[in-house]
Amino acid sequence: MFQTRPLLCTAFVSIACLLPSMAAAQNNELAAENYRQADADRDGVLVYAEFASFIDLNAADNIGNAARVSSRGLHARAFERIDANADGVVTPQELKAVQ
Ligand SMILES: [Ca+2]
Ligand SMILES: [Ca+2]
Repeated sequence: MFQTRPLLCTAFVSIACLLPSMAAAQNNELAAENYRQADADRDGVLVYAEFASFIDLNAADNIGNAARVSSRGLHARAFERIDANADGVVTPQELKAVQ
C-alpha cells in the first residue's frame, strides 16, 4: 500500500499539470450548456432571473468564481457588472468581455 501511494500521487499530479487547457475547454463547454439551460425563453440572452440560474448552474459545476458569487448572494452585483450597456439583459458578448 505504502509503495503504490507516492506513485499514484505523482501520476495524478502530472496528469493534472498536463490538463489545464483541456479542463478550461471542458469548462467552456459546460458553461455554454449551462447558458442554454438557463436561457428559459430561448431568446439567446439572459434576463436577471435567467442569469441567476446561470450563475447557480456554473457554481454547481465549479466554473470560474460562480460558486463565490452564488454563496455570497452577489448575483445582482454580478449582473450589473456584466450588463455593460445596462439594458437589463446579459448577452454572450457581454459575458465574454468579463472573462
Ligand atoms: Ca432569455
Ligand atoms: Ca446588456
